Amino acid sequence: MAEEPPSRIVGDRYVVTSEEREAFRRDGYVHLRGVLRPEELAEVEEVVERFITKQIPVPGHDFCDMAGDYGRSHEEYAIVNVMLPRRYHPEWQGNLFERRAASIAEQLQGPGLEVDYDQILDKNPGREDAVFGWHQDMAYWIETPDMRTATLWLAIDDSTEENGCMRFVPGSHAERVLRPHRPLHRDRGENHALVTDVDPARDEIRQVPIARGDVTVHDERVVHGSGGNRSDRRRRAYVLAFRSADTIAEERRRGFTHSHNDSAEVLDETGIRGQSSS
Ligand SMILES: O=C(O)CCC(=O)C(=O)O
Repeated sequence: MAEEPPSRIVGDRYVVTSEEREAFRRDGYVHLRGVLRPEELAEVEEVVERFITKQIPVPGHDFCDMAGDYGRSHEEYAIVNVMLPRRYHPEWQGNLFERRAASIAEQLQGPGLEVDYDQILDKNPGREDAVFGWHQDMAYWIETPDMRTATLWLAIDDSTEENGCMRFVPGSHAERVLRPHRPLHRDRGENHALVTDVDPARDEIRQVPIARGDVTVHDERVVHGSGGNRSDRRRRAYVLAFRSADTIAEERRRGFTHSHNDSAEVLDETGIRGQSSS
């Protein structure tokens, strides 16, 4: 009889293999399978749904459409975006996914990382415009001496090319300078999002479909985004980003919290690192 492969889950911990660590270093992202068991995922999904249906209230632009402008009404959203669910529902802090994610972040990036921010994303079905533009996360963030990042993207639904799975430009995290970014809309007062260009003739584009309960982890410089939702199913994800305790302290000192309600001055000071000249 074939021997069962050893479980990757050991209590709160998920064991990352040396091949996966190497893939993260090489590509700037990695796909980890089966990080949450079905019953564990169901608990996360329950809270995610309470946010999306507004049973847990979220103020201002922290509940918005990631593809449209801030003026859009909820019914018209293409990508429902909830920033900082842990802030608005503190009981959620320290949950099982968070603990397991912390073990993954440590194995990929070493000790001393903490949760910097979290985010829920829900692409509505049949929305070709539910495109998450190409970007590098670092374009949004301040520079600090310790830039280590592990951003975990947990699939609440099976995430496929049809419903707009994550896509990456592998190796782009090693580029010497950030690519030029520009606001998705006219200015960031209309929508927080920044975008950059990807050239299919030069850049390898890798679609990364993953199953419910799987995770992708990416670093702060890899170029990534996702396509529209051509399917009749939603594409929900819960994102948890880990950065060094010193970096987080410096961000907070400068008033940068990853909230879309952060002041315009803070966004001007910290935002658009790879500023486009156009
Ligand atoms: O959910 C997506 O399609 C994109 C998410 C993303 O860019 C991120 O988590 O950094």
